[in-house]
Amino acid sequence: MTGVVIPVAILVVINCVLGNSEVTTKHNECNTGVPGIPGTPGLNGQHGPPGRDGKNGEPGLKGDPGEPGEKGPHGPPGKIGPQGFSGSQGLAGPPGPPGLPGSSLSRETYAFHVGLASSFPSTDGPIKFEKVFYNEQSIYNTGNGKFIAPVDGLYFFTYQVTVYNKNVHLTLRHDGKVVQYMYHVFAPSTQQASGASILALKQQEEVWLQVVGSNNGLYADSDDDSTFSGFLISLI
Ligand SMILES: [Ca+2]
Repeated sequence: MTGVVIPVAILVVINCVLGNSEVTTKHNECNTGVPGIPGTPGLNGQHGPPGRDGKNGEPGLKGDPGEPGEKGPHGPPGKIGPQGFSGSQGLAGPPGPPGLPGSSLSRETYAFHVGLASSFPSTDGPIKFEKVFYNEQSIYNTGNGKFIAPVDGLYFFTYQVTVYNKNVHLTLRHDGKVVQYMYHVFAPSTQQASGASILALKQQEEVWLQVVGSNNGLYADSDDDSTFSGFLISLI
C-alpha cells in the first residue's frame, strides 16, 4: 500500500517544479503536500518558575495553656491615695511626774494687816485703820476703812483692840450686814478684846468693822495697838 502512495506524491512535486500553468491555478492543491516523516522526539524542556502562594488555610484548634512565666520585678510606687477616716480616740496616758513645789507668794496670796493711827475712832461708819503693817495687794482701803475681796474665795478675818476709858461694842459687817458682834466693858486699866470670823466672799464684796452706838473705847498710842487683819484661805 505505501508503495502506491509515494509515487503519486512524487508526481505532484514534479508538476509544480515544471511551472505547469494548470498546476499554478491549482495553487491550493500544490500547498497540500504529502506529510513528512515524523521527526524524532524533542529534548525535555527546562523547569518553569515557582507557582504563586496558595490561599491561607483555616485557623487551627486552640492550643493548651502554657506554663506560668517567672515573677516580674517590682513596679514603681503608685500615687498617694485620698486621706482615710480619723481613728477612734486612744486610751488615756499614764499620770505625769509630780510638779515642783509652788511658791507661797503666788498671785492667789492676799492679806492685809492694819491698825488705828489714833484712839476713839468715829462712830458714824466703818472704822478707818490708817496705820498699815501689810497691804501689798491694796485690798484694804485706808480711805474708807473697807476690805474689798480681790477674788472669789474663803477669807479669814481677826481683830484685837486695846480697850481704854470707855466700853467697846463692835460689829463685823459683810456688805452692810452684821456677821459678828463683840462687846467689852471697860474696867480701870487697859485691856484687850478680840474677835475672828471666816467668810465666803465674791469678788468686790466688802468687809469692815463698825462701832455700835457711842461705845468706841478703842485705844492706840506708842505702846498699845488696835488692829484689824485678814487673808485669803483658798479660792472657791
Ligand atoms: Ca499705852
